[in-house]
Amino acid sequence: MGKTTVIAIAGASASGKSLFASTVYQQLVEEFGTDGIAILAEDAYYRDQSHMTLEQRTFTNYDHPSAFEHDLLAQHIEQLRAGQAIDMPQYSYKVHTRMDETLRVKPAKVIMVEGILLLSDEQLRNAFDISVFMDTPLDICLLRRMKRDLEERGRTLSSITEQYEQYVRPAFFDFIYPSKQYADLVVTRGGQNEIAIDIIKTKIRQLLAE
Ligand code: UZR
Ligand code: MG
Repeated sequence: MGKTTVIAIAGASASGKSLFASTVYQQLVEEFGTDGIAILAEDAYYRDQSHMTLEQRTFTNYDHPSAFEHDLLAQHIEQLRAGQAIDMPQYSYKVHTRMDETLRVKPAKVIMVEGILLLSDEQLRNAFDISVFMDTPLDICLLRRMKRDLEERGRTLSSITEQYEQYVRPAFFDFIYPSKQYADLVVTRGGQNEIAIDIIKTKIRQLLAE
């Protein structure tokens, strides 16, 4: 396999990163297959907490860089670049730890990685060829996050607001927003920005045609 291009999609929690990345991925994997494009999620690299009790796991700050095994993610990106398949961990938001199963990801010409703190880590920044930042207004992110965490992640309104004030909002200003300076492209309105999706798709198609 020839050269690999790694594209990072970063931004606040519920800014539309996963939707943006999966929209691009779904459309291109149909055209080019899994040899063409692969997708990795930073969330899958939350640390294994199976040695902790469920009670202890609820005290983890999941918005701090130390919650992630970024070294393993960087290593997996290197392996994919070297043409080797990886076993991506799988994470459960319900029990806040890694699951036993892993997901095999094969090397591909273009690899997209999406996650909140990708651009806050220097080692990871060096692993990316193109970096995109979802600059969705924070109030929109909060509304989406409340809806998602209520509907999909089994939370209560009070647990969402507590987590938001204690961890999510501070992390945005301490780590996420400052990392915008490292992006090559800044996207407004996240996963609903069809022009931005089209521009990234065009760039990836060009890379895949090389
Ligand atoms: P996205 N998160 C949890 O709520 N529980 C976990 O076990 C692991 C992560 C949340 C985390 C972060 N925050 O804001 C969010 N908190 O997942 C990142 N509090 O995921 O980028 O999809 O929003
Ligand atoms: Mg997401």
